[in-house]
Amino acid sequence: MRRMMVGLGVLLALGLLLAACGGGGATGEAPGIVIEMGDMYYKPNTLTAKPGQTLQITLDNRGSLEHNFVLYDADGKTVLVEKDAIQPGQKLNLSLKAPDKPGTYQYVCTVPGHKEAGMVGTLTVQP
Ligand SMILES: [Cu+2]
Repeated sequence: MRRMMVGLGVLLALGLLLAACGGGGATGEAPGIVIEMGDMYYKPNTLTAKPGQTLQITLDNRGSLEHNFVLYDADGKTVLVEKDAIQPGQKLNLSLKAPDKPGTYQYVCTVPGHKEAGMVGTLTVQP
């Protein structure tokens, strides 16, 4: 019995060590960002990136309606990225390359009425 307890203790210590190492993560790897989409919001509704940086984004529709994700250029009209028709419960991965020019860019849901109801977010590009 005593021997077993010692063994368990060693296993526990090893487990803690592994957990501590794993927490550090690989250096230089861009972490994934999850954007939750609901009725009618994006969470988070602010993103930041360096010019030209690629963000790995998962769009996660937790709402009860279809949503989409459209990123506009600084002019507010030109579409840079468009992911259409993400159904409730659906997740979609997206590699988003940030614009090269520093500034603020808007992402919105273009389903009629959604933007007006609050489905708007801002991508800030800064060096
Ligand atoms: Cu929407």
